[in-house]
Amino acid sequence: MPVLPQRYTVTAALPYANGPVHIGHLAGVYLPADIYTRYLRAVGRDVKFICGSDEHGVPITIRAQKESVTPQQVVDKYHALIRDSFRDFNVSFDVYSRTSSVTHAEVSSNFFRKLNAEGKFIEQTTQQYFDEQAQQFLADRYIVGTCPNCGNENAYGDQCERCGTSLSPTELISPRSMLSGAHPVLRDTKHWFLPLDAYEPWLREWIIEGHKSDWKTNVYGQCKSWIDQGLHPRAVTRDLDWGVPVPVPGAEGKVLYVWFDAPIGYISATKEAFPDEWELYWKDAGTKLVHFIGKDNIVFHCIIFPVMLKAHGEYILPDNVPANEFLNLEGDKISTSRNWAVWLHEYLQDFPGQGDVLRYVLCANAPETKDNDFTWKDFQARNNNELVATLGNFVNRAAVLTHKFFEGRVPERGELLPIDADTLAQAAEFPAKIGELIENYRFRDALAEVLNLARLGNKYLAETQPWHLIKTDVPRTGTVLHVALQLAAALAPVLHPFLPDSAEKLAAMLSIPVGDWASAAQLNALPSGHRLQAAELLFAKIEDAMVEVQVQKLMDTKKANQLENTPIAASKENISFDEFTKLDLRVGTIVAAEKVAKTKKLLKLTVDTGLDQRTIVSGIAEHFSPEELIGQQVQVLLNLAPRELKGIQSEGMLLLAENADGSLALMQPGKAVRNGSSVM
Ligand code: B3M
Ligand code: ZN
Repeated sequence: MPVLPQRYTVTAALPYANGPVHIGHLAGVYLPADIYTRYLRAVGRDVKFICGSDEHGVPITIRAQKESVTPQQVVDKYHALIRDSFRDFNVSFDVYSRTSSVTHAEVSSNFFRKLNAEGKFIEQTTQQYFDEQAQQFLADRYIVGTCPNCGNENAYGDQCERCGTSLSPTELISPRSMLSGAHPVLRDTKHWFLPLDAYEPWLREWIIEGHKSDWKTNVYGQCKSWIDQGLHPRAVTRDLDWGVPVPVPGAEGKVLYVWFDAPIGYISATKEAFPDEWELYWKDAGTKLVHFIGKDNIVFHCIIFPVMLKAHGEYILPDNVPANEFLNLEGDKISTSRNWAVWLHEYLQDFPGQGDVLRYVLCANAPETKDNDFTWKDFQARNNNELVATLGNFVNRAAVLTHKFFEGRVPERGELLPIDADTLAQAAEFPAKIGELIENYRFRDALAEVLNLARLGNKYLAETQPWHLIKTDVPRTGTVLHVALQLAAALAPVLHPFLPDSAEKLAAMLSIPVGDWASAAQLNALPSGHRLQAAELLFAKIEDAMVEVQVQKLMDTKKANQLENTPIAASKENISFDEFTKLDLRVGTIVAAEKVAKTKKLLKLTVDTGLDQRTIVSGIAEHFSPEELIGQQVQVLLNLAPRELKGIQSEGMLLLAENADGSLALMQPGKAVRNGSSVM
């Protein structure tokens, strides 16, 4: 193993406190960061794991507007929800803070002031859209208009979500303000810009030369293409009333751009939690800084924040930024606004005590090098085949047989046969192998090796067959179980970063502490005679019905989204009043209904129209049963020319409303009226 620096600062992207967190967050950022940190602790490194809620910026104010509450209410609600979700999934932050904290306002203001005082910014006046009714400058996301590219009338000032083009507000055709609907006007406004272009030579040297081989190719590639396209000064202030006020005179009504203050949030959270030692973690060259993020945050963490840190001068730079790709859900992009997600807090309601199962599946299928898909089928299969049948099964057999044959005490280890020595030697190699993979941010492969260690155990039991052996050779059976139990014990520390609850349960069952990384390779955690606790199942089978409920939930969401997104048909050409009065619309009561033989869709209805009882054939058999229709008052078009359907004369038409999902509703009077009453 290479010699590693002793001290680490590990950060995980600060989630916007504008919604709950879902499996995409966990798989992309928080789980790998947690595994990495837990591993570092287990190998005796000094590490601080830093996170908190990102509570500023337009995502928050937009959410507040949507929910008709204040931005403060939004961040209070979601900060608590997100914090609890992370806690419940055992994400082991050393601090989970929030960017609305007093310390953060102080640290970020001082940061800005220092850069400003040292002339590191340029000030520029530009024109920006202003809403005269709301008396407010409009952030890009607050302006909608027609996309110049595809004609979508609801494109945002920064992007058209229909065609994907990124836009600037002035490119929109007939822009309107989301606040008031008014047509915004352009006004002068002054802002502070960070001249990224001035740092280009340094960025080339630091990233393009310096991190070619150690940064992930997706990360390195994005950085290189950004730099190659040419860097420009970037505004670090905004005209907004939610955020850290720009701390210099003449900046009334302006706040720090959220992407300026948020990454400083890592520093302020550290300072807040560790007021005496925080500088060691941010200013000491011996500290290795690692940012875990999703791929949409790469430029902010690899270019903009490092330029800020460099400009400031006192801070260390990230050593690595292991960004992940995205996780999809059942073939579709995860989306908060479309409710297409598995929310962490909801998962735990449906699968109580099974946080580890989700941690397992998300890591085993992590989007490390490409986008990946989460499906409930795969979730179930991985649980049943890998956790239950491989990992749980090995541990359980070793423990149960020890209870059965040796009264729950670790048997004596007799002379080792080649198969024992060989198995132990192979097992001893796993911790180093797993550790190296983790250090290289290859968490899926690392977890696969943990499973391979359990497979080695299963293979050993299958070959030695202690359940048969006991009939002929008790001491030899003891040796076999002794070896198997040492393997089970070695699983605890290497499993712990991935599935902390299960590793602790395993250790408790063996009546030992989880143990550090080095202990795993020794394979001697259990002395002969050591008493085990009762054997427990580490994992439980997940039945079809449990995942079917989840799939159904998603189907319901899809349906609801379809309804919401189906465009409403454009209106037809006008007709004259005379033409309208030609329609004889009446209320009638369905007095009889039956299916038309040999058809799927047709019902033969008898309708009392007040004038007569007549037959109307209607194509609604797939939507209504005859029984539910009988007795209903409905609206009918009386004077539609009669026509024959399947040999039945139909005289008139039943009026129905058709929903976007194709479902039908009867048009019924709001209260009972006499049959034959006109509809007008
Ligand atoms: N809140 C964006 C996001 O949640 C942003 C990350 C900040 S990290 C300093 O994707
Ligand atoms: Zn478009």
